[in-house]
Amino acid sequence: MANPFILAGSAGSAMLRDVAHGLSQPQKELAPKYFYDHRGSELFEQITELPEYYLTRAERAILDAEMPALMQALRPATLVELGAGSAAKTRLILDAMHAAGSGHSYVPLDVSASFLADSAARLRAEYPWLQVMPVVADFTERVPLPPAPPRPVLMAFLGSTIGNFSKPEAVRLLHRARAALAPGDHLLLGADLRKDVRRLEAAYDDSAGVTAEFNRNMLRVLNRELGADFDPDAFEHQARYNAAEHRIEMHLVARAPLTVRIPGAGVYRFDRGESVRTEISCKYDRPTLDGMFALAGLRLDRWLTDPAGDFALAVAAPQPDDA
Ligand code: SAH
Ligand code: AVI
Repeated sequence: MANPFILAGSAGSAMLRDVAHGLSQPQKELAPKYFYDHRGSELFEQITELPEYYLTRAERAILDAEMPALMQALRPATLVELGAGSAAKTRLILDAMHAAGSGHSYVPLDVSASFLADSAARLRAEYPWLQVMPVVADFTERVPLPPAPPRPVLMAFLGSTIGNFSKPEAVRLLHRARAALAPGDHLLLGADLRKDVRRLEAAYDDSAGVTAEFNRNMLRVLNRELGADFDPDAFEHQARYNAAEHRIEMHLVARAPLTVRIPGAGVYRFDRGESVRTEISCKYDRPTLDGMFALAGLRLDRWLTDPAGDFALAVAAPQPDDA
């Protein structure tokens, strides 16, 4: 399957416009979806195994404890997963669906096309009973489901990927997810919770330097896809907690004054110490998520956390249009 960022025509120029717009802001910024070429997806998988990155382990613990009962209760016929990646934790949901005898359709959706194809092939080999229908799409633009999927649908959005979006963007995304749901369907949303700043910053600035490599990978993606001339080594990785906004912000900080050329998008100057923000990672509490669900036409049904209270899985149902 083609790399999603080898784009022809209008999609390629959309990336160019998007990057040019982000680099023209007073605080330069780039969209986190550009981390995820095949290498970026592999680096993210390495991050999930780091001692500092507690998120994946905490979410896995909740899935492990709660999925058997939840799948008995919801009995989904189709599991749709936004930003599925390697679908490593998804196996806990699929196992519970199988044990409950509820369904056998799985629709993993991701922007990282070749990585998604590999994940789908592995799942087909491991789960002969499962119908795997991968979809390459940018969920900030659309959530295309196969026509008439067996219902009820459970739409999973794990890993706290929702946190990589500002509140208005996240509400828009939840609203789009809600539009794809019918009565009886549910959303299963993974969300990282607020905690000690030192733990948060360590999770995004690990001692082995994997997160720094993941961060710089975005510049390699832009060099390859847009012919830009970023020198990744000229930028330092930085992760800091913005307490007012309850979010980690990842930046790449220029070590010295420098200029970057992007054919068709212009020339961008960085002063020494000037940064481009590559990601936000919002941290939540229950009232905040409750409010976001309400704005998106969803109702919080169940709130599941790990024993330490580090991470939450929220189960939400679509509200009727007139509610
Ligand atoms: N769900 C997995 C992976 C999380 S990493 C887990 O919990 O471990 C975030 C995933 O979302 C990556 O696989 C990335 O390719 C995908 N992703 C990021 N932005 C996306 C977008 N705009 N549209 C579709 N997928 C996206
Ligand atoms: C995918 N996303 C939820 C991860 C996060 O924690 O925000 C991406 C990541 N960035 C740095 N480390 C992991």
